[in-house]
Amino acid sequence: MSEGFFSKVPGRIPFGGLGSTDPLAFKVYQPDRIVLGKRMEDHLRPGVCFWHSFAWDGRDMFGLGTLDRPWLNDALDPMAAARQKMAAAFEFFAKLGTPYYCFHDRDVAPEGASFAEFRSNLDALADDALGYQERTGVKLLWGTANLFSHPRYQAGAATNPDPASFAYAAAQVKHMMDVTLRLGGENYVLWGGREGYDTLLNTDLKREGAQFARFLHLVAEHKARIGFKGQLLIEPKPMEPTKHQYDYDSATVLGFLARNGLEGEFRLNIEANHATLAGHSFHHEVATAIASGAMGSIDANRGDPQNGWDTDQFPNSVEDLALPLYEILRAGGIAPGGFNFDAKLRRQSSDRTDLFYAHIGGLDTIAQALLVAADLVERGELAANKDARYAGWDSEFGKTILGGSLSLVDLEARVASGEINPSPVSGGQERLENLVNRSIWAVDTAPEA
Ligand code: XUL
Ligand code: CO
Repeated sequence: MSEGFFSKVPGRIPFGGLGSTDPLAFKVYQPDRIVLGKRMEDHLRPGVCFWHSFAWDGRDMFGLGTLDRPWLNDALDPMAAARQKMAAAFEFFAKLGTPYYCFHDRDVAPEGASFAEFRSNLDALADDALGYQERTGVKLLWGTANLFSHPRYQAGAATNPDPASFAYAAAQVKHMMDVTLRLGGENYVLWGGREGYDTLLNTDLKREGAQFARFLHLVAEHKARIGFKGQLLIEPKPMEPTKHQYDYDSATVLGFLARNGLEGEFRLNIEANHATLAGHSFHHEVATAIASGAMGSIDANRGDPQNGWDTDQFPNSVEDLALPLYEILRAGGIAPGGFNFDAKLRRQSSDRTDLFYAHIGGLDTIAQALLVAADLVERGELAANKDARYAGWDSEFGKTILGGSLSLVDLEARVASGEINPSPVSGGQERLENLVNRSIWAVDTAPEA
């Protein structure tokens, strides 16, 4: 197992525990550890993304690739390079020991000279992927199509002023949905890469909204046609690469779906750094999705508080993740979604082994956050507090208001009679924050099971 692209990693990453000094051992993440009656791995369903980890060489707008990625060598034949990339990726997945991966069509298949060539490249590489999946047991969490890199999508895909771009995107999505089905993918993601605008001077918002809705209807129809049983997911993001993206945040997407008769067809793939770009917390985005019954999956990463762009760093804050995980546990879990590491190394983390350190740290952080969240669930104080706060709405009076039998006239009469007079109660925010911190501190020092 030590042969291959990651020969510095001798085999499967072991669990070492907090006492371990081995940088290539997990400190907290133990797939089989039982948390609230379920294996840690089954709670988290972690996945590795293809694009940042295997299809990017570290280049940015200021400089060349820095990462040691021999399979991205431009001198290689494109299909041979694609096969090396896939071999490297599955070697990595198997050594890391995570159960899932995710990819865009273009992450694995060379573009070729035509759509037909691209499709046959993708089909051949999907055959290879199926073989690797069978041999390693690694599964596809979700597939997606890249509708943003090629210049044909410079003005968007579904929302492009040119219907030919819409059609090309539709062809790509149709084929990638078929591939996702064939690989047993559990979800299909649509991130609206360039669905938005750079300037309103050249943008017809009404038309683009109608085009976008039509596109999503086509996707839902194709799902039914091919019998894909997975979830369709939309990934909100407010900006970047366009100045304004239509799928701004969870609430915007949910409103768009409801307005266009698409409610129930799509759920949300929430990305931590996209939440912060929208001026929200990750916790807010997760809670909003859950409140609408639309929580689908997570793209795990983080931004940098000093930067206003999508730095896609690996998660490393238990505090930031504990409350989103608490919401997810209370809502019954993340399945059939998971935690996809949509995260990339810093450009100077150029050794191949850095990819392991990054994922080990990310997994340990999410695992620790899960333990904190489970502690909060078990203690039950937050939930009891919230229930008590809204208890009035479970009373006869509250139910009557929500039931719709009282008009404004009725309510005015009851208030005017002096029968109703609210008495404000403390929201107790600091007391609740202390409860969260107590769980963070308590679990921090708890020995592993
Ligand atoms: C871009 C992003 C994408 C999607 C998949 O910010 O997050 O990688 O997750 O297209
Ligand atoms: Co993402």
